[in-house]
Amino acid sequence: MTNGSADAVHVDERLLGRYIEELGRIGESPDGGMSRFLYDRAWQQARDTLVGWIREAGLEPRVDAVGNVFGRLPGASDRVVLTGSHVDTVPSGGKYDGALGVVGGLAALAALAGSGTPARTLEVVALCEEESSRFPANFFGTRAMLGLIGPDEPQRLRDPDGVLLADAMREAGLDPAAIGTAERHDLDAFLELHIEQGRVLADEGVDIGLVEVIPSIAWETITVRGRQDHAGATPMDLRQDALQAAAQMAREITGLVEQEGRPAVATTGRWTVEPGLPSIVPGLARFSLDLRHPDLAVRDRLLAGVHRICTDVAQRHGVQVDVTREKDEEPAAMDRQLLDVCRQAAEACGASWKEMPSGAGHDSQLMATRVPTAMVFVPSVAGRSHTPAEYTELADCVRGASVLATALHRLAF
Ligand code: HGY
Ligand code: MN
Ligand code: MN
Repeated sequence: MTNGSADAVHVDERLLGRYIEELGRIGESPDGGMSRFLYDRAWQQARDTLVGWIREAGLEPRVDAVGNVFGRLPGASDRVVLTGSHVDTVPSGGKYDGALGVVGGLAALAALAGSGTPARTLEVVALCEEESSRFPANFFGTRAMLGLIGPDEPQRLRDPDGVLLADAMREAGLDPAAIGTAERHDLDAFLELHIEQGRVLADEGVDIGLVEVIPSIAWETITVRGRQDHAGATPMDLRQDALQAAAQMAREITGLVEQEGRPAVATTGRWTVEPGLPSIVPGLARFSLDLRHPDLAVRDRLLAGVHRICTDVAQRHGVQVDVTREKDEEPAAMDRQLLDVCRQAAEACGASWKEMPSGAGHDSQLMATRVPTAMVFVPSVAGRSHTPAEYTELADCVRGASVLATALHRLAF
């Protein structure tokens, strides 16, 4: 079904609106945010709902060994042009991050299903995990498709309640021993539709972002051990207060990255303080560091500065500090030829566009290491994301999904 200028393919607005609203209720937390984590009840309900929608759209549903959900539109060739994004969320997240790429891709394939048999097979995927919200599984769905799951992960990774990944898989009806069957070697291209999660498109009034590069991401855990003491009987000058030392580290790390300037960003978003009673000087403080930059060398130079700060502050405060690396994602340049196809698709849809870097990390940065990959952004109102306030206008969702459908049509038909 093509209409409008040139070969623009327009998705069904009502269908996409229904998908967004109904998926946006699965895992809704009391604060109105989304909490849908790998293999939990809400994740299982989303998986089953998507299988139903895929079937309704006339596509072939398939769930792989790690719970990636696929909808397939068979083509003359078995080579696959894949679109999609992640179905899991951050705690108290929004209903567009990841989800829009899943249901926008589904609406795009539903619109293309009526255009005859494509030359290449088209698939949409709901990737099982991207956010590391429950398990430190880090792009688990994409890593399964690329054969990058470590053999020990199902028996090693645990969620905050101590549940093993392998047990959570079995609970969701999946067999950890079958993970190897999820590996794919038939992918020719991957296109991911996603909300920008920043405010560039909204501030500039541009419809579509064509992502040039996704930044490198490093996650580190910084653990500070001081001396646990009585809050009343221990003079200030005799303390080895773990929290005060950790707070000083965080403040100096933030200052280092602020001095570097945009696009460098650092966030210390998760803290643990023990024992955590008002009448006790903390003996232990642990905090997370999320450090990003599109240039790996700059990111690593900043990390070296971070480690110097931790050592210096620990000496000044008479405490021990230990730094462990939890995540290390390389930056990824998007495929220029695919970006040109997406630009032509945006123009065919009458959408304004700009090339831009991504601030957020995405499955695309890992997929791009094996498969030509590109991302299409739509505006986030006020640049808000990873919050219940995350919002994108339906018209922008429809425009982004139609640009995606038009690009997929050019690639696969
Ligand atoms: O952290 C990120 O950028 C992504 O939302 N996981
Ligand atoms: Mn996210
Ligand atoms: Mn995302």
